[in-house]
Amino acid sequence: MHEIHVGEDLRDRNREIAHENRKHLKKHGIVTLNLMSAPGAGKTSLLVNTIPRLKDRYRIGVVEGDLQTSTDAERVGSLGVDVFQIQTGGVCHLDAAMVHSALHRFELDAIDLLLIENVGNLVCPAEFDLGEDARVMLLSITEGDDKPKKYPLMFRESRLLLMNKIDLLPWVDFDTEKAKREAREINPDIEIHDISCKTGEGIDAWISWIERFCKRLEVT
Ligand SMILES: Nc1nc2c(ncn2[C@@H]2O[C@H](COP(=O)(O)OP(=O)(O)OP(=O)(O)O)[C@@H](O)[C@H]2O)c(=O)[nH]1
Ligand SMILES: [Mg+2]
Repeated sequence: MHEIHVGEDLRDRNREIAHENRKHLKKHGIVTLNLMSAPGAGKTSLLVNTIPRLKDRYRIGVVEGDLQTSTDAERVGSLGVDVFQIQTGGVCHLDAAMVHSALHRFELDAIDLLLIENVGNLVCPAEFDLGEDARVMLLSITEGDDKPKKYPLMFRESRLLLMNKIDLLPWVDFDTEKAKREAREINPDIEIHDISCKTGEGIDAWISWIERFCKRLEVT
C-alpha cells in the first residue's frame, strides 16, 4: 500500500532549498535573522527601531513577509534600506522557496545583514527553515504569559526571545517570570530580553546581541 505524506515531502523539499539559501548567503558573507511572532507583536516596530541604529555599520537588506499589503515594506523602505516584499497570498508563513526568489532581487554583495520579517503567526513559521543563521522571536506581553506552553515549537526553535511591549506591564496581567521560566523549560539555551519598541527600553541589549552574533559568525 502506498501512502502519501504530503506534509513531510513539503518539509523535505523546504529543507533542501533552505540548505541552498544558507550556502548562498554564507558565500556572500551575509548574516541572516528570521523574525517571528504572532500578528502585531511588534516585528515591524522592532525593524524601525533597529535599522537606524545599525545602518551605518552594516549594509542591511530586509525581506518583508505578509499575507497581503505592502505597508510594512513601505515603512521599512522609508528608512533607506533595500526591502523586498513577499506577499504570500494567504499562506501563513514564509518558506525557503519564497526567500530563494527574494534573494535574486538583492545585490547580495552589497548586503551584510539580512533581516526577514516573517508572516505574523505563532505556529507555522517555526516549521519552515528559511536558511537563516538564527531565529528571533517576539512575544508581546499582551498575548498572555501562557504562550510558551501553548505554542512550544517557536520557543524551542528560537535563539533569542524578545518580550515586547514591556511598557504596558502596569496595565496587563502578565507574569514575566512565569513566561521566562516556561520558555526556558522548553528551550534552556534561549536568551531573553525585555524590550519596548515604544519607549526604547531594552533596544540597546538587542543591538548588542546582533553585534555579538555577527562577530561570532565572522570568526567561524
Ligand atoms: N505600547 C506598545 N505598543 C507597541 C510596541 N511595539 C509595537 N507596538 C504597537 O503594536 C502594533 C503592532 O506593531 P507592528 O510593529 O506593526 O507589529 P508586527 O508584528 O509587525 O505586525 P504584523 O506584521 O501585522 O504581524 C502597532 O500599533 C505598534 O505601534 C511596544 O513596545 N509598546
Ligand atoms: Mg509587521
